[in-house]
Amino acid sequence: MGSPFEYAPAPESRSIVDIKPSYGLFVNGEFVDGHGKSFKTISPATEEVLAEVAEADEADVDAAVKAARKAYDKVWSKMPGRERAKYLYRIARIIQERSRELAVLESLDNGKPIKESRDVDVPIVAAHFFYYAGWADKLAYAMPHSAGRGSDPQPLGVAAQVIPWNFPLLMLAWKIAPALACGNTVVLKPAETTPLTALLFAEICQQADLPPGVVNIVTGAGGTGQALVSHPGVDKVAFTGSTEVGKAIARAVAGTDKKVTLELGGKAANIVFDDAPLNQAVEGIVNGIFFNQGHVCCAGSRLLVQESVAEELLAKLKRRMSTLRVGDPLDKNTDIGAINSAEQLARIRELSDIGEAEGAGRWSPECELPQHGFWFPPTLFTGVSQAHRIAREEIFGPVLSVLTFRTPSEAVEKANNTPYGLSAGVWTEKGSRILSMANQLRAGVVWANTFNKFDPTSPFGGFKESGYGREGGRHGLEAYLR
Ligand code: TAP
Repeated sequence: MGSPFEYAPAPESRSIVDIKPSYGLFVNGEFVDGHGKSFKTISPATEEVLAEVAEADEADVDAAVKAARKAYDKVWSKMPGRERAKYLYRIARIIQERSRELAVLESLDNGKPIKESRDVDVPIVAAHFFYYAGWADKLAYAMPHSAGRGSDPQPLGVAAQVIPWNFPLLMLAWKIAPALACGNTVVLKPAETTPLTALLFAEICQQADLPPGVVNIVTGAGGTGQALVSHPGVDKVAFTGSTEVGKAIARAVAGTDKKVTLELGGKAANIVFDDAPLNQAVEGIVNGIFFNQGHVCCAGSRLLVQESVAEELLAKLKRRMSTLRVGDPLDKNTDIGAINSAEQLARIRELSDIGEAEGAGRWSPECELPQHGFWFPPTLFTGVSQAHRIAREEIFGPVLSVLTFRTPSEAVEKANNTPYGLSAGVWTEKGSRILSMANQLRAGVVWANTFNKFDPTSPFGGFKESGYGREGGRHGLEAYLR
């Protein structure tokens, strides 16, 4: 590995977005000071402080839930679907208009490459609001069994939504767009390390003249999330994050009438058969594990390759990995940005060291890493066995564990040998094999000859410890309707 270097973030992109020195909470359509403390959000690429953000305490959460309840009772649940749709369309259009600001702010606060926030995250965020705007006046078709009773299905009420740091704006869109389309109001808590785009989204709600209290944003750490999900005024809890916190939330709401959806961790298998187009598969493997620094719940973090092509595929993969550029998230040529936090970097380092200690072969291309900030080179481990911790635990970083198999049934057995079941990839020329694998893999999403493809019309969610409920598509509406 090369020596660390200094880089100065591109000043011209930085000036696209106006970051305020401090931010309050967004409650009842206004930014208000919290009663609690505040915390700093930093750029993980430089460790510079971007802004000071209010940390909502129980009283702040209570005020936000009350504002959401009032907006639900008096305005939003009474508004016809076609009127709610107009607000969602307006929000979608403003997101498109302000897409550069949103992309730069996301890359600054999260560390992800600008070409991803600009070309993937923000366009899909806008697409989500457009898509769910279209459903708002057609809910009887979303739940045909309740349409027979002569009325539209009813919303649930106030939704508490808690999201992680890996796709801050996209996870917000996955949560807020369907909830609002169905007539619910929301209180959303972004992750502590990435609050800024949710606060810019709050400004967009103001710009769209969304009625006060329909969307409320409470920033803070785990304690704020805990206060929100356990608030008695909440009717629905939607959580995306780690399996550990998901289990704690399931326990916290047990015995209440709150409806819950959980989108949790993953350890996906990306399975390459000997008849696969190998060059195309290499692109899919790289996208599967190095997209968003591997901070992806459905990342293809276990490569299962058929023994007869393993050597050829690994040689091609290493050559491709050597071309990946790690560095400034605001540089349009960057492929791998910064790791989101010092804690996450420590976890990636720890698990990678364990992988080496347990006997797997570690390899990274020559690659210079910046001196400040949090960085990890693209890494692969060969000779990994199913017992290794790097084959079982979610690393949530740019680290690929390579295992081999001989027969399709061995591939299925290994792919399913995990407590998770969010996604999988299959690379083969044979259509019949794709269908047979998709039937046997215990994963919510199975991609064939591609990976990490997302679309608002398509439901997403897991089996086993990856959670329950679906987000996206018509299925995503069911989570917000009675
Ligand atoms: P978590 O540590 O679980 O945090 C997720 C959110 O929950 C954060 O906003 C967090 O606040 C909050 N939180 C923490 N403790 C809480 C509690 N006791 N009650 C209520 N809320 C609490 O996950 P993360 O590290 O941000 O994200 C990574 C994980 O998310 C990975 O496991 C990944 O697989 C998963 N993920 C899953 C999906 C889907 S769709 N299945 C998508 C993206 C990510 P703080 O940030 O302040 O701690």
